[in-house]
Amino acid sequence: MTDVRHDVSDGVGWIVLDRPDKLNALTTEMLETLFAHLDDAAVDPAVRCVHLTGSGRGFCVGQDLSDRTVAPGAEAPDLGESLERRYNPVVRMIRTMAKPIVVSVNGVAAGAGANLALAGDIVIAARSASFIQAFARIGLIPDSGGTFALPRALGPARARGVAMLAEPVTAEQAREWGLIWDVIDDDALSEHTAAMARRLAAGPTLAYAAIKRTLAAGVMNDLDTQLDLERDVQRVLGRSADYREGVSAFFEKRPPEFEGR
Ligand code: T3D
Repeated sequence: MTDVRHDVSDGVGWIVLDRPDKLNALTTEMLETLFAHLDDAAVDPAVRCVHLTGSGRGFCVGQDLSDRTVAPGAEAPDLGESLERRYNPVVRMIRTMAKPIVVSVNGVAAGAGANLALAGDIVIAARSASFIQAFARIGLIPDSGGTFALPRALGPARARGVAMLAEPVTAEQAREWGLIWDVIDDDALSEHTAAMARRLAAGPTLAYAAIKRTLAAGVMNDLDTQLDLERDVQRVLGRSADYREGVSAFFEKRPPEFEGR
């Protein structure tokens, strides 16, 4: 049995962190399995959108700290190696996969679990969920892209506050602060995010991939570079079957049937 499940249906890769008794704390095996499932989803033509959630009352509480206790005099674990080999590939995969990723934050998201959630494209949280940059509580910095995403989403003052104080950010606060897309009542969350994933899977997935890539570039680029990029990307999309279908459907007053090509 693995603690990360992956099924494909309705054009969606459904990935579930499934270690509820430990709030889906991540073991080495789970991180490797999560990466493998994301990798499969990235190349599987039957997957046009990924939906990521956790089972039980938590989304994910980051690294399993039971792997990190150090006896006096024993050598400390190499956290840099852990990030390089396991966390960073997962974060890169989520942020660069050419498919939309819906993250359904069903409960507390702490440490690397918070930043894996925030790396998704459409992040929707249960009203009772919270995000905790728990790292400073144990003497670490926000990793898994936290120091990249937090100042960009929150500005430097709030980024310092959430990172240094390591207090829970409620789902409502996260939405108000622009960290996540939406908040949904707990009992409606899974149905809502599943419908969102199916909707995106039926959408113009070539354009979604390009939106993801160009918006990410837009945070870094100057105006001229970004205008050039938009020109080049739009040129390619303008030759796609999806664009042709979108325009035809508009004039025929019917819903478009996108194929992602
Ligand atoms: O490779 C590397 O090490 C580098 C990468 C680091 C990235 C990181 O993610 S470091 C940060 C790790 N995460 C945390 O520091 C969060 C630790 N957890 C908590 O602070 C609390 O659990 C929460 C505030 C998130 C939730 O509190 P609560 O009261 O709702 O639940 P709980 O009772 O604390 O947890 C329930 C169970 O899950 C409990 O197990 P038990 O006693 O019932 O057998 C608890 O020990 C376990 N659990 C929660 N978090 C972790 C964990 N077990 C292992 N590792 C955890 N991170």
